[in-house]
Amino acid sequence: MSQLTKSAELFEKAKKFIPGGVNSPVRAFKSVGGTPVYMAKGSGAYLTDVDGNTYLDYVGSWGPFILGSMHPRITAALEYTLKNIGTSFGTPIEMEIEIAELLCKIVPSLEMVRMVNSGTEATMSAVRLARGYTGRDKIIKFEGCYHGHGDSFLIKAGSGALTLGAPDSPGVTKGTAMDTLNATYNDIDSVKLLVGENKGQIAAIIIEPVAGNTGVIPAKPGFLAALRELCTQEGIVLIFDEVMCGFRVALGGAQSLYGVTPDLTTMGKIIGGGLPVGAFGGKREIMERVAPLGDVYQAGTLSGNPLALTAGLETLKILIDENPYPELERKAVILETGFSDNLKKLGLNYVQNRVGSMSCLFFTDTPVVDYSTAITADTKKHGKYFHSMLDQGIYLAPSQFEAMFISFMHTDEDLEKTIKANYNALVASGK
Ligand code: KE4
Repeated sequence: MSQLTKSAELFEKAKKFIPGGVNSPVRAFKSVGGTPVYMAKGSGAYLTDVDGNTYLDYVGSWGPFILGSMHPRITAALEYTLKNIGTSFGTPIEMEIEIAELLCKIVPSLEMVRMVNSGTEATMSAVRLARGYTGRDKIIKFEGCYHGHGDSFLIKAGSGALTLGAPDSPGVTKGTAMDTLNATYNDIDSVKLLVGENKGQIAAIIIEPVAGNTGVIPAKPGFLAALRELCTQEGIVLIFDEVMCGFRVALGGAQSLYGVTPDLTTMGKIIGGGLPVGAFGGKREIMERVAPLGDVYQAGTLSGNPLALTAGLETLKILIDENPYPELERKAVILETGFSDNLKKLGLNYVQNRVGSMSCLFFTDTPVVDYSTAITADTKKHGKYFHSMLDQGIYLAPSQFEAMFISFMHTDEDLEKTIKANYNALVASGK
């Protein structure tokens, strides 16, 4: 049992000054219960908390740490920048060109790209751009998908909104909500129905091509291609939100894995290498509408700052140099197989969804293909499972509706330890 004395003390103090004691709701352990663990240090695949407990980290700061935290090449590059360049100038810098050119080389849909500071900024900007480019107001998203906390997206949203049972947030105006339509993931007919009912009014369809905020839900074969065809036919901007799956499921993201090219792509997490970075980009004729070249305004004080770009650029260079994807796939298969062996031994039929090194164990025996099947999961059992894993030194996302991420730094020995812990935690979660 991990002693969480200091974490508990800090959490009580935090609640005096920070809403819910956290700077992002999903960290608050609301759906799993108990006290959030205050981490003091991250290194590779490991985290150490303020009470000195160490954990194998399968959250990876919610996705960025595909290479583990504090990668030596990234920390060395950051040290160089701190000592020899600076943190921010608010002027153009050469690194902005380097990362833009590299992203356009790596990601099939990118002809131009704009750097921002978070995934939310990327998705907000991409939707505004699609509206400006098409002159249309409405967007279609998918129930359970999460695209950050921009007003247009907090309607039937996933991630923390779903975890807290607040998929529709107060504070979002009726006008905004009216312009956001929700379709069913993996159901092209639900999309066609909305498009038909709103002919000529849909600016964009935004989708996580691998849904990672309702747990992990892969797109069914043909679904993304059907979306592509529909958007081309209707003059709708297709936006792939690859903030989470970008550079995770393949170097070129889900669009390169599945061979479907969107009009715009939003990015984040991994391209920040652990620092705040987001980006949006796509077809030149659309991106040329972005100010100051075009008339769709978008801006950011710290967009493209040298410190964050240093971490992002070094991360991308390592991914290109070392191509970790085959090894990540091998490791992910070991974990998935170990978990399914455990489930069989215990006579449990829980569902595992996985794409590359992002996966989710759902506490339901219903195949999870969309929001309504995802929420059949037993979140109470998941909560017990989560705490048993935590007590065994395995740090998972404190929510059934999040992803588990393997990093390049997880060793086979780490995976074996995790598989053993999984067996014990499944027993603890009750049949
Ligand atoms: P940020 O604004 O949190 O950097 O990115 C928003 C976002 C956009 N699109 C996708 C597909 C995302 O997954 C996210 C953020 N992901 C969540 C984790 N599921 C962030 C964790 C949190 O909210 O603390």
